[in-house]
Amino acid sequence: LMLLLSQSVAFAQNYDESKVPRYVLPDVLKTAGGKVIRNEDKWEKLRRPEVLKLFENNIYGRMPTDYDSIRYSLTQDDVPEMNGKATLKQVAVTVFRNRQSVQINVVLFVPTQARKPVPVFLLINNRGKENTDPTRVKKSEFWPAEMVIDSGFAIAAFQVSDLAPDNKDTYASGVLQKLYPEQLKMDNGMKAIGAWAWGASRVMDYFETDRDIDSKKVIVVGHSRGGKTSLWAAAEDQRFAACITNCSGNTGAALSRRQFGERISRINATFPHWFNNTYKKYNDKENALPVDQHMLIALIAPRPVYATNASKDLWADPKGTFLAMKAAEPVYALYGVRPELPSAQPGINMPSIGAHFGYHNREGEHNMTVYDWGNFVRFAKKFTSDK
Ligand code: GTR
Repeated sequence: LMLLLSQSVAFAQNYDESKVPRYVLPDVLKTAGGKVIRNEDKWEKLRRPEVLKLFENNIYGRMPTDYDSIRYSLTQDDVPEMNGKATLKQVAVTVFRNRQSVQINVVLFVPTQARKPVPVFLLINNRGKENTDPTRVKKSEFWPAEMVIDSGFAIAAFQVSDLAPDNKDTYASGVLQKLYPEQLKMDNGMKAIGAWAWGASRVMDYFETDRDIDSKKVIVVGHSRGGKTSLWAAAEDQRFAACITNCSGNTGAALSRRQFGERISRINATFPHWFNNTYKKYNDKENALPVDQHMLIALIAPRPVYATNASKDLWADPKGTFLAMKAAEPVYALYGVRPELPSAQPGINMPSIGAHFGYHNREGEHNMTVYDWGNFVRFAKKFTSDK
């Protein structure tokens, strides 16, 4: 019976475009008080803070920024790797608050030849250490360090498990219980995804001290649950120069109101430890949300965002992801950014890469591959190279 029940839940997900309900997206350019935003100044002073708060309170939780101190210790420094093409650093970032601490372990490869400081891709790694092997004995398409180094960029990663285990029973055992236990008592307190994004900002703190790294050109990258996190990290922390959100789907870059593939009720049931308590109110009530995910992308404006999908990953709603990117354009327009994406979703394996918006739908499964990374590099070259 349990099996039947869980199957019927799975089959209840809609994959039929003709069954997408009619919906109206919340107007990203209208304040709660009904004011229409017409320029970047009003966006930044009035509407942006309001939208950020709506995401904090209803979805991802508050993002604490206070801590007592932070320490960086290089357990490995300037170790030649990749036949001399790169040097390896391993950094332990330790953050202290109320005499408790949390340690984030960062792996960082810096291209030897490139002019310093260099731009860096920072992966929020939700797929285990073997994908980011500092010894390079194990290589993975998920974090193709050699290819990125050959392209002249630095590449870094940290493990989400250093911040919060990805588990509904133990997620609180990291940052939450140790540094910010008060968050656990709040309905708008952060949970695992908030904690992972918080960790990305602490790695950013480190980058600001590393002279090899151009901290004004840090591109935060995540896949799937990590891609939900990279969006939230870039929305909360404007020091990130750009965001890559790979197959991030529901509560990532896809519009919730389309109710296509994974839905809020489903994500909250399977992963109750990702989003705040308040978000559970919106199970099967997408239209009651004061935001939709185009507004999360808009929070990153005018910084570049690249979203991807995979053709067989309907669960993550490729079309809804493209539409969310398009619906964020009006906020970029306030900064004088013209639409760069075509009006209709590009075909499979037809990347559309501008200086602010990148999108592609790769043929294949839910994953992050060297095809995806190759396009991220092409995208990053558009806004990191000095003209
Ligand atoms: C799925 C989840 C998605 C996505 C994915 C992943 O089970 O439903 O929202 O996060 O996991 O992280 O690979």
